[in-house]
Amino acid sequence: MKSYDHKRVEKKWQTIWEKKKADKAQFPSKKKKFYGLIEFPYPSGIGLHVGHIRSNTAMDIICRKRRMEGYNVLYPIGWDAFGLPTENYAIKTGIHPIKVTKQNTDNFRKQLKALGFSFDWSREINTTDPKYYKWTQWIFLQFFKKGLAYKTKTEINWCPSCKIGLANEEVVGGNCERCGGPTEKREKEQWMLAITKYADRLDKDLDTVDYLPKIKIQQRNWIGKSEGAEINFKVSKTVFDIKVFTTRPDTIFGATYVVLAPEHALIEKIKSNIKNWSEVEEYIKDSKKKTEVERTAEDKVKTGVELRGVTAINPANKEEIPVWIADYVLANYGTGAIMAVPAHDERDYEFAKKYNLPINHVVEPVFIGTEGEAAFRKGEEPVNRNAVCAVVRNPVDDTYLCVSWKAFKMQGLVTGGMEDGESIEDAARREILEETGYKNLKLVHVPKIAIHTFFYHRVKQVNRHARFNFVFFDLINTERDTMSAEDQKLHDVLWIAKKDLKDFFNVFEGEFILNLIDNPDYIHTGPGILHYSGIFSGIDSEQAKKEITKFVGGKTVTKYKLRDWVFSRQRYWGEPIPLINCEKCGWVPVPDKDLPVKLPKVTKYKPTDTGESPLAAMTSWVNVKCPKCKGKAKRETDTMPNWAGSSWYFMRYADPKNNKEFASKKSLKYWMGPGSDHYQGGVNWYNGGMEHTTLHLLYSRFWHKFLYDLKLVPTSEPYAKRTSHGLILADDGSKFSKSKGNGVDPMDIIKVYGADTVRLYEMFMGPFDQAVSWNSDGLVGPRRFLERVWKLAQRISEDQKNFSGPRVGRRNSRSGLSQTTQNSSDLFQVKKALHKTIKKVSEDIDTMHFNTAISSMMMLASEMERAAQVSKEDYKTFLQVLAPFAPHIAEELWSMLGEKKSIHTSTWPAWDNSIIKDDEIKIVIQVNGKLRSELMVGVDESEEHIKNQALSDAVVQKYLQGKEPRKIIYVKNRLINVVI
Ligand code: ANZ
Ligand code: ZN
Repeated sequence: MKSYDHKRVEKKWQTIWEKKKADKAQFPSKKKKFYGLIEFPYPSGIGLHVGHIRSNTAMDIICRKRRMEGYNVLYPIGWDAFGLPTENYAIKTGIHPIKVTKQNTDNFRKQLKALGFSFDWSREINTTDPKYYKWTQWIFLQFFKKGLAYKTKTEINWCPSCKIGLANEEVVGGNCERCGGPTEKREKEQWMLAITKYADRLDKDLDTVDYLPKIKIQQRNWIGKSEGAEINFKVSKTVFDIKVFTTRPDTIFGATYVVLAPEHALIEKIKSNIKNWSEVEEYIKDSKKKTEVERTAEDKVKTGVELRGVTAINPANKEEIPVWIADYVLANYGTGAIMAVPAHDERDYEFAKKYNLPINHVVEPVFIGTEGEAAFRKGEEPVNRNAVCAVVRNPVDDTYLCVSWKAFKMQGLVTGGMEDGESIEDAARREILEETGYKNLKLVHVPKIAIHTFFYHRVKQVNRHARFNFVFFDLINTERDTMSAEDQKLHDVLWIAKKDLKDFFNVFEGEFILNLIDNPDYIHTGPGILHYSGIFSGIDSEQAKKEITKFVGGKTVTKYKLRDWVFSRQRYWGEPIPLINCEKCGWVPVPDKDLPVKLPKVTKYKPTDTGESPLAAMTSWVNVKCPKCKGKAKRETDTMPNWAGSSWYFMRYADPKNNKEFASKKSLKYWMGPGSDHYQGGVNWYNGGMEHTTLHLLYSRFWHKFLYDLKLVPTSEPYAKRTSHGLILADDGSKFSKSKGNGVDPMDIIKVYGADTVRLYEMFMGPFDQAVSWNSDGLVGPRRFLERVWKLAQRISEDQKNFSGPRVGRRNSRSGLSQTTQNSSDLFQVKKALHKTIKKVSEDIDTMHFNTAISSMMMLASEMERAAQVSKEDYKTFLQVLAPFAPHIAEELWSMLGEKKSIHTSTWPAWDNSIIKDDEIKIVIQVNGKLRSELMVGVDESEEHIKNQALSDAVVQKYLQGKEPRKIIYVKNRLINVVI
């Protein structure tokens, strides 16, 4: 037999598979289908990246397994080929992007084929192909016709070096995502897509799909649904209102100032009232230079300027409050204005502290006793009390005065009820004296915050709702009155060091007290009971939200962080936006029969200095007749953003050659329609990068939902399941990139090791969902494994069903067994390992635990090597589970064993649970009913044998101390109890 020559084997099978169209998805078909999808690559000039191989191999393994399970599989591939690198290359070299794209896709195709991915190449698509982008343009026109594509002047992020408008998400830390240079703001007329109209469904429908939880969370955060209220604050002595957006209308009695975004339109209107205009103007100018990210960064020091001469009226308590501008308030979220409640919002608190603005607590935290005897008795009307809690510090040694109640094991501070007419301070002094005898105290601070506790009072034996006020004292000296005998009996008085308070407190409000000691202002951002809130005082804050909104004439609203999608670029290499501007008719769609609007040939690809697309300079292309009135008109010269073509490509794969529709309903119904079981429909499984969670994934869901509303696709969600792979990092842990010189050319390593080894290595290098570092040394292991699998085949002789060969490994040392029993025991061991592996690999593929699937196959190979005999059938089954991972070598060995049909069309093996059942079990050993030791024995081992083993156990011997046990109880296959 020849040695393993990956070059020969891989070339041979790739040629055969291609000729046979082995991986072609069948349509029409009566078979059940599986649609597996990966993000189609951008064919850059650099070529395939090791990261592509990781994700493509994973889905290839899944698809190959599905084929063996009897599915008609669609695993398609194409090119997301519009984009800047190609365009920039064209600008530099003058070579037409079409030509560059062709070179790059040819190269990518060759590389992907060399890896043996089972793509259906007959469905290859290319977003820059006019036959494809005809439908991208057509879908855009449907948006336009429904009023969801509109042109508007917006402030956009502008990259002066790329000369391109960027979407918010393309600006990273104030810099252009593409070139890394600083960006600025510019006003520009842009086409927009109204994705916000779908925000609610994009959020809600996540409940219906099987995405990884972290993907759902990222999408939800990006959409940023927020329920709140819009409330008007009158600007004193003017006709204007400031409309604020708040999620906490319940806190309005604590609103002590109003803040406008520096861009707020009102500022200009009340300019004449503002006494410090030049200062205000300066601040507005400065804030223009900052990005949103910078403005809202949590660690950023808050800045702002008061509009002197301007005040507003808090509609809840009619108080006159100052108006500020500050850049932590964003212009394009909510209403661009807020009511500031520094007692209950961290940002407002920070701002108020800095500028000395009042902090009024209106929501008081609630603590409810839930455990033991102090548990609040629900349904039993509580007795309400005003109470005090005294925080007494001894400044000499930083200890705190505590009490420990003997009868109830309750440990806390000095507390007690307040009597009518008594001040907080007086009540506290009285309680301290009564409970501890200390009397020389200096008042330090009375925090404005109070808390509510609900508990069962064990001393007074009543269900209690207490509102606790706090007082901070410093001890002046240790002089003390004697406590009453009764008090002494009830509790101990202790001084506890600050660091030990945490362990000492066992009252449920203990943690709050600790926080209060550290920050006497204590900002409470959660719900609670309202106070200082007029007729709403005493009410639960959550319940009060609606009522208060009504009370102040506000309106309940839902806001989203998501913004409409800037859908035009002033660039060449993108889909032309198929609209014509007529002096008389306005914007008119290009008629369907004239689609696609092809990109004209230009001589220069560079955007013009005015920022217009290079298409704008092509007067012969720009000037057209209006399709409606035949009058003078001009084409739109903006092109679509990169994300356009990828927003619907998965539908095109269902019917990639269709000239009449973007895809026929019949093909979409088969490949993406809902199924008979609980399958909701859509692509069955879509794997992609986390970096695409918020943009591509959201955009394509939006397009799909829109087409669903037009009844053009069968489901409202495009993807039933979405998973994600971890990045491959360079060996130094940095991001992998060729330009950094730490790149590995996949083609080089395929040459040396073979595609099967590279595939295995990338699946073996670590958990699939986590980032891993590339290490070329790691390729040796998988390569050796494949060589071992190859050698195993050598041990099959033509006329024998079983392997023969020298015995190696551990079972050789066993003596006293005849050769035949050894062989049958080996056969069983191998069979057992095999069935365990089938189970492991089957389950691991479906949960993307590829690395552990491979480990299990490696162990199986070792087991086979050790055995004297391995049946041909077992070996073939091994090849079958290996086939999705290493398709070439598996196919070659399979055919060498005489199989005429492809291993990839064979039936995925099933495992037999009775074979893999563990034959050893754990028996628990008890002595007098207490767990003392354990024992490993064979299943159904005789009772006598187990008793003897248990009695000779070292731990049991210790308890027996040489005596005989009184009784031994045995529960079969579970435990043995030695009674002494
Ligand atoms: C008063 C208030 C009191 C607030 C309180 C919070 C806590 P989310 O949940 O992210 O939607 N806000 C509103 N518009 C803003 C803007 N344009 N720029 C910056 N902040 C803005 O946040 C909503 C909350 O963020 C709103 O509720 C508002 O502050 C602030 F104890 O109003 B809140
Ligand atoms: Zn017209």
